[in-house]
Amino acid sequence: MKTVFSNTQLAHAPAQEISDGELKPAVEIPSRAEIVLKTVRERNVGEIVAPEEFPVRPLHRVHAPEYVSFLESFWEKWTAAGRSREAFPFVWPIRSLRQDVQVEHIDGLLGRYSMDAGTPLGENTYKAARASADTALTAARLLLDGEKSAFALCRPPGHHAGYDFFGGYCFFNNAAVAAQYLRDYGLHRIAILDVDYHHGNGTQALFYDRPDILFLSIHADPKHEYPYFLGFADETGEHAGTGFTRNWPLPLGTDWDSYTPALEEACRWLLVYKPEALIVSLGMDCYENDPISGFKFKSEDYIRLGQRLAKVGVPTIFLMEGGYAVDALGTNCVNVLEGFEG
Ligand code: OKP
Ligand code: ZN
Repeated sequence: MKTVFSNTQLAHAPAQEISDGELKPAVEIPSRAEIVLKTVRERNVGEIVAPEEFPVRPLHRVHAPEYVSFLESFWEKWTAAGRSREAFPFVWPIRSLRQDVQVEHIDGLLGRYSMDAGTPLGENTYKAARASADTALTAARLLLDGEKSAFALCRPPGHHAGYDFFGGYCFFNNAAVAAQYLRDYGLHRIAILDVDYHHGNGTQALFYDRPDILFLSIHADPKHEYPYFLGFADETGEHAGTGFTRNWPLPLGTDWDSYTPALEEACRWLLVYKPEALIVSLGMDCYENDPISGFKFKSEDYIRLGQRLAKVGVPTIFLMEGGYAVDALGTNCVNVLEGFEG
């Protein structure tokens, strides 16, 4: 299958992140994409193509235009305020604070448009995030043009980003943008299966009331893991979307054998739903040596994951999300792609 990737995605290169009460070396770093790209080449997954440059319109189908503009103009405002290091939000309009303030201060804007303090914003974040979304959109385009599968080597990732907020290392919701694009260009039923270790809160929220985009997610129980405030089993959709969201929160320590029942159930939902396209939000952070995660997948399990998804028999795009054990990331990712191709 083809891989879509652009070097522009490497320009978002955060140095540090706030985590565990410390400034620590960032984990969502350019070498993640580089090792995957290298492994795609070495193992001859297929042609590597640059993304098309899409206009902002497909982003506006999913994200608030004011949020997109905020990201676009952020660095200019940040530096105009005399700051030169990468930015972290630290104040949010939560319960009891006013929601209707027209924020102007850059620190207010950062809180207005974010969900956490763990996601650094830098000089090139916007252009890298745009390139990452273009990568997802190009993979969607390949599917519309008749490919049976494609791999969007997205970075930064997307599944935590919502209608008007960034967080969890994510800025534009690549999977959601691709899903909406497929809808806008003629497909009727899209399924998103999110196998990243963390719940895809942004994707879920964007489509929570819609029956045309099924959202299935298998992840660490938010009772014990980020994002803490979404991803529980009783979240199944609302209004017209009732029944079109499913969550499988699993305990810390989950390995392939204890993961399989959830995966089988998710695949059963896919068979019932009969999507015209499947988008896999492909995080590799269920891996046993992931530095920020608590599942126990072995590298071989990623082959099994790809094999199982192939059996669903639907045109599929894989979009990279998380996975922070950089040394094994290329192997684990390409294992899925090879498992899928058989
Ligand atoms: C993004 B994706 C670790 C803090 C980690 C954020 C995790 C974001 C994961 N001490 N906080 O879903 O892989
Ligand atoms: Zn993750």
